[in-house]
Amino acid sequence: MDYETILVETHEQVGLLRLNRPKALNALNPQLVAELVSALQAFDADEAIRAVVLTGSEKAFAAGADIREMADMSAVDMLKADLIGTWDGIYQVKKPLIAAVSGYALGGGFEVALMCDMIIASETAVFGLPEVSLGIIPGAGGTQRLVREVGKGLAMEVILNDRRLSAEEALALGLVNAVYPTDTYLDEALALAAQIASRPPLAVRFAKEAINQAYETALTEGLLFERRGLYFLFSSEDQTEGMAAFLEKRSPEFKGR
Ligand code: DAK
Repeated sequence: MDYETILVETHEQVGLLRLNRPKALNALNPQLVAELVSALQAFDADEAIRAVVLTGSEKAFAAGADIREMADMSAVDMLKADLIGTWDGIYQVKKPLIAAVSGYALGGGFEVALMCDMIIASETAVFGLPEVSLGIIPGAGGTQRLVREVGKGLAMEVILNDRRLSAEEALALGLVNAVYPTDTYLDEALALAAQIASRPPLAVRFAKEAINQAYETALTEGLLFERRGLYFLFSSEDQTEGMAAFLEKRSPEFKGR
């Protein structure tokens, strides 16, 4: 498929998507979000791909939703466009999704990073939710996901008072997994994705789903979900292979079955 606002690459078993509207600091217009979701769904459906990295440019992961395209919209326009339905497609990806963030991750850009499973940052990464300064509030999960990540007080400051978080602060908060120099952060994200891609895909998929359940359900339901996933995996060839390989002191060969 030909896209105008993103670039698609594959690196062996890892899919790489680059947001590519450099003149607008990768501002997320409806076309970009639709193309991003379409490319993510294509990777999800491709058996050869086992993990995905999403990145922007060195200067900007994404500077938010496109203010120019939103400025004249009415409430009814927003409702009819039902854009949140499209944005949700990012969170619905089943394969591990790593955000590699350098420079600005603001507004919708930060929200997209928060929808990913892990964030690898460059030293220049800046995270913020400046929507209130524009007279609106975050619209793609910022108020809900950030409070779960960093707690209520700091989330209030970030959202109500446009407090920006540096890469180092984000690391200390556990919001990002690691921080690397600008020259290497993308390679490090790809290396992490490649490691995860070498693991049994069904177990990885169930583990991701179970971790995400922790956000969405009460503990008892989450524990039940986890246990059912575990039992189910005993019907997979990869479980047989993984345990046999351990006992036979050899490397496993996982097939995703
Ligand atoms: N939208 C449109 N264009 C943008 C943009 C944005 N968010 N951010 C930057 N640009 C454009 C600038 O207009 C400029 O274009 P030209 O003037 O050259 O044509 C170009 O990118 C370069 O930007 P600057 O000249 O401003 O570059 P600087 O280095 O001086 O500053 C900056 C970089 C990131 C600090 C600054 O550009 C900035 O403050 N940008 C806006 C940040 C922001 O407020 N972002 C939040 C947007 S609100 C929804 C879901 C989500 C959302 C809404 C709805 N639904 C599901 C319905 C989310 C809303 C938001 O994200």
